[in-house]
Amino acid sequence: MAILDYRRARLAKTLSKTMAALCLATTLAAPPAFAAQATPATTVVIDNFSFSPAQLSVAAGSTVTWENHDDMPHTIVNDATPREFKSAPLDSGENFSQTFSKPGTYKYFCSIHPHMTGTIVVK
Ligand SMILES: [Cu+2]
Repeated sequence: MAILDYRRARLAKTLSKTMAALCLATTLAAPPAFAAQATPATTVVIDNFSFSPAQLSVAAGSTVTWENHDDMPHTIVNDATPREFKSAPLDSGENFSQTFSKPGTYKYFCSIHPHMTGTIVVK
């Protein structure tokens, strides 16, 4: 019995060392692994009177954020009836976020400069 307990204790010790080594390895490997598996970009930049990218594909449930990098105010207004989303005018440096839970194609434009258009494709 005593020998068995001794072996069990040794095994546990070896296992905990192995686990600690594995944890350390995982921790060390984690940053590049996470960077490589970063969630796809869900940001649309507004710059020089255009939405970039003009068409963005995201998974259902994603939140898309528009960032206004222009010195002009812009809006993000869904081009659909009924309207699914509409932002207030965004000043320079301001953001607007919208979560897309249902798959579909969502066209939008800037109500101040209607020639500015973009599309969010939700899959
Ligand atoms: Cu605009």
